[in-house]
Amino acid sequence: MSTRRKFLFSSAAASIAALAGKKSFASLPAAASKNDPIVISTWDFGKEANAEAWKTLASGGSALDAVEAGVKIPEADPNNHTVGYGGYPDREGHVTLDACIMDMQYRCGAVMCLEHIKHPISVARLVMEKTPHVQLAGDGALQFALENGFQKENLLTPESEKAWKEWLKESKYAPVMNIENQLKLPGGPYNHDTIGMLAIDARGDLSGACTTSGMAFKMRGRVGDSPIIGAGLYVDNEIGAATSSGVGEEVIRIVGSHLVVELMRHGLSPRAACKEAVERIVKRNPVKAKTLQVGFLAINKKGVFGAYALQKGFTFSVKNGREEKILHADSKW
Ligand code: SD4
Repeated sequence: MSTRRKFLFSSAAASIAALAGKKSFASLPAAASKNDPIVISTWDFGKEANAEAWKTLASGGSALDAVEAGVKIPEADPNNHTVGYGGYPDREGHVTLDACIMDMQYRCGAVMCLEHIKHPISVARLVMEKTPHVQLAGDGALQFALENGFQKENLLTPESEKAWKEWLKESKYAPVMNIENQLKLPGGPYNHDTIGMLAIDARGDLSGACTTSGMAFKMRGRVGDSPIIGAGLYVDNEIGAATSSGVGEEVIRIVGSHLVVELMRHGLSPRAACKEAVERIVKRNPVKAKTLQVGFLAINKKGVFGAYALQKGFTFSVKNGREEKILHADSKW
C-alpha cells in the first residue's frame, strides 16, 4: 500500500480543474493510505473550509475536529448567504440553521431550526457528546446552546434583510439551482447551497459535517435534509461517507447519503453510488427532477472520492497534502 495518497486521474478523466476553468470528470481514483489525510466538501466555498480543516488533519488531529473546524469558516462568513451568520432567513425574517456531525463510531448529533447561534455545527457536536440524544430542535436546541456557553446573536445581516424585503414584494418561493455563484446579484435569485464536508485523518478514520441556513424564504419551521443523519450526511467508518446539497425534500425521500454509503458497501464506486442516488430521484418524478438541483458527494475508506448531480454546476473542493482543487461533478443533465 502506498504511504501517500495522491489524486490520480485516468487520461480520459484528466479533468481536475483549478479555480479557473473547471471541467467535469469521469472518475477520480486515489491510492489508499492510512497516513495521508484528505478532506472534501461541497461547492467552491469548500476550498477555504478545507484549508481550515487541513490545519487539523496535517497536525495529526482527528477527522472529527477537522470537519467541525472546517465548516465553521462558512458559518462565520457574513458574505455567505447559505450557511450560518448572514444566511438568508425564512419567509418571516428568521435565520434558522440546520447542522449535523457524525464520527467514525456512528456517534452523531444534530440541531434543527436553531436560531441566534453562529456555529450550529458546534452545538450539534455537543448534542452528540453531552446528551443521550441525536437531535435537538428549535427553542430546545437554543436553550441547550445557551446553557453550554454559546452567545445569542443576531444572524440577520443588513444584506440578507434587504434580500428578504425584496423577496417579500412578490413572496414567490422559487428555488433556483446552483446559487452560490449568483448570490451577489442584487435582489436574488434566492436559494441556498449547503456545506457538507467529509474527511479522513492520519489514522484512516472518517468523519463528516453538514451545515446550512436551508432554503431561502422557506416556511417557518421547515427543516431540510442537512441536519438529518442518513439524508444530508452519513458516515460509516468501514465503508465511507456521503453528503448532499440541493433541494432537501428530494434527498430526504430517498435517505440519500445513507443510500450512497450502502451502495458503496455493495461495491459501487463513490461516483457510481452518487449517480445511482440521483437516478432514484429522477425515477420518482422525472419531470420535477428536471427543475431542481441535488448533488451528492462521497468518499470511500480508501480515499477515492466522487460526486454526481441532477444538473450541471455542482462543484466540490478537495484537499490533500499536495493538492487543493475545485472540481465539477458530472450530472444527469
Ligand atoms: C436544504 N439541502 O435545506 C439544503 C439546501 C441546500 O443547496 O443544500 N442547497 O434543503
